[in-house]
Amino acid sequence: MVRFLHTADWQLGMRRHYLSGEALPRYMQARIDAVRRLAALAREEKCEFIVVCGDVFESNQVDRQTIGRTFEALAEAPCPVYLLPGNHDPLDAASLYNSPEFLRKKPPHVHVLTSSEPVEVRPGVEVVGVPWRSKKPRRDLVAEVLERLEPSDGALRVGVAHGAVDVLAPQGRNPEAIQRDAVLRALDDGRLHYVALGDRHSATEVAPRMWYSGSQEPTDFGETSGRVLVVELDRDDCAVTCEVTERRVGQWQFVEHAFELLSAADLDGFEEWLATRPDKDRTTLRLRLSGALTLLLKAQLDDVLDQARPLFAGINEIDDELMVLTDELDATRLGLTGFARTTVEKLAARAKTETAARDALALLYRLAGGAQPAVGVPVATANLGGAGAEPAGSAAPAPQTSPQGDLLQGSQDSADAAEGTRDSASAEATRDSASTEATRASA
Ligand SMILES: [Mn+2]
Repeated sequence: MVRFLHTADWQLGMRRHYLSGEALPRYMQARIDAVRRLAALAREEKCEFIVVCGDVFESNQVDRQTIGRTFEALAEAPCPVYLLPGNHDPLDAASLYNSPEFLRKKPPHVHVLTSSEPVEVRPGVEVVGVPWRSKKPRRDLVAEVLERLEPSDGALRVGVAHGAVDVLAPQGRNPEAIQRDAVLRALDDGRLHYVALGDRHSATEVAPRMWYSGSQEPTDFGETSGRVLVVELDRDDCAVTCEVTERRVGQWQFVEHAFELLSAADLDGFEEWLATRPDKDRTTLRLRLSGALTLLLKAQLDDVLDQARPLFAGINEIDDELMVLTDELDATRLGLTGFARTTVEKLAARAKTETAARDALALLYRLAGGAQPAVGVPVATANLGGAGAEPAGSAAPAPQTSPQGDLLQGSQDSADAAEGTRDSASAEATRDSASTEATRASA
């Protein structure tokens, strides 16, 4: 029996443009800290070795600090660590693995799989690596190695490879794709007993004894990452047994979420969702915002985002499907007169077609006090000053009579809010129903 740790795609030195300035160095350090945690896990789980299945580094040009700190983190590992060159860090003429900095700092228990000769970890256990030698090999490196590989002489043997498996990337012809069937034949006839893969950043079972571990911290939205695999492999006279356990080592989250915003209640739900995210400073959000908001609510949305932004590692909102309803009613509510009022009217006319005018208008609303924190404060009394004193019936055409208002149920809610008909209790009620909706949306 042998137990080992399967990990991959550390991509140390990686940058992400959507992380805020202060978050980027923390994120880069977090990828190294996760390596420290997985090394400690190897100790706790009494693993005999660790395989890192390619893309250990983001590129062959990472700085000295990244290399040095990686080795510091790996000092925690109680066992041999095998690094595989992948497509990000291939074993080419410029390889980091042959650089003086790497060779000088490399601790003795860290090994680079530079060939496909079986490497003995200890008697009865071998590792066979399939290193990348260029970024575009244009052939299935794994099949090539397997063709030449003899069945092991009694040893349990772990293949270590990197790349997309053909059955998981069927669209388009990828000459580098790993042919799953060739691997399954090798698992079947005893040339290999487990195949540890890297490249796909989500932990994935391709077939029994053929897994992607995913990356140790997320690299993008939509991944099942932040894990490593503890693999226990055994063999008796007739069968190989394998138990794979996913363990979490990552601490960051990349969360993508869609919201349809049509009303003040929707906005409350959105704000509540933001407020209840755990570990905000280690979370980056991609928010897909759709729906339609009055200019007033759009200004409040901007304020909600503005308040949340410093708390999160990054917020990236995609709002090209969010419509902003501009009408004269909105213009009068701020109580602006003279030049300012004329400007609002001009912008409102252009805002129907121009994003820049829309944003300028929303900003003007915020600056004029049109958007305030909504928590527990009735919107109308908080923001609208003199406008709130107008009799409800005398204000310009109500939104529900506008063409958009007929189509969009949200206009009535926002009109109610603006007219001051919401008290604290009803605000609570709408927030409750909004969070129910949010819960449903996230389920
Ligand atoms: Mn890769």
